[in-house]
Amino acid sequence: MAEVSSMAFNFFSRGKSERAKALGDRLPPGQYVTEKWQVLHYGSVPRIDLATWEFRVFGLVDQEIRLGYDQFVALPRKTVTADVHCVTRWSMFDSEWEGVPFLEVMRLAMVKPEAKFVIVHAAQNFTANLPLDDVARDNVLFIDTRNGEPISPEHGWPLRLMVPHLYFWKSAKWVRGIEFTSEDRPGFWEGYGYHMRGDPFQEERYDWQ
Ligand SMILES: Nc1nc2c(c(=O)[nH]1)N[C@H]1C(S)=C(S)[C@@H](COP(=O)(O)O)O[C@H]1N2
Ligand SMILES: [Mo]
Repeated sequence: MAEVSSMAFNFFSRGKSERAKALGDRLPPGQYVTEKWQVLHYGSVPRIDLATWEFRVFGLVDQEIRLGYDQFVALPRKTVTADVHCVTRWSMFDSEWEGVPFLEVMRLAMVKPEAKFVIVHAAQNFTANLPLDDVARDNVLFIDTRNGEPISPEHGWPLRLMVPHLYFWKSAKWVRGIEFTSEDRPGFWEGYGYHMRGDPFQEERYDWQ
């Protein structure tokens, strides 16, 4: 009803304690809310040529896949409304993410039952590891659009992963491929001690904590 939507709309104009109450269980421990989408990554923004861009699916699959850009964007698409939680403690609520479901890619590749983990491969050798259970979900997407606008190169254009329920470092920008494995293997940030899973509600930030 009108009451409910105006409550959401006035979120940022209200006092701190009221805001905390309204957030209820949605804000993970140790996080604060921001409206601005910040840019964070290691290294420089890669220059990407769509003519040579390729998306690869390999590892424990029955069907290895290589798709050009036009082929990838022709796959079925979906929109998901979800929050972002960055391990540097900012959270951003209610973005509308649009792209190709992870499950759609899994279906095309015919993933073998032995597969238990995923390594996401991105430009400049960036990688992130995820349990298969965390990505084989309806709301995990390869996105190129947020709130109806194409994402900028700084945010991962032409393609990034979006895993809403884990810390945002798992959502690799400039994705080039997906590898299915039976064993877990640390990705880029995980190699520096970031958590192998990264659940913000459990505060799985760094393994040395
Ligand atoms: N390819 C790539 N993806 C990456 C990273 C990176 O260094 N390289 N950093 C991760 C981290 S640590 C964060 S917090 C988010 C930030 O995404 P944003 O800049 O769109 O907010 O991207 C993640 N994806
Ligand atoms: Mo991060």
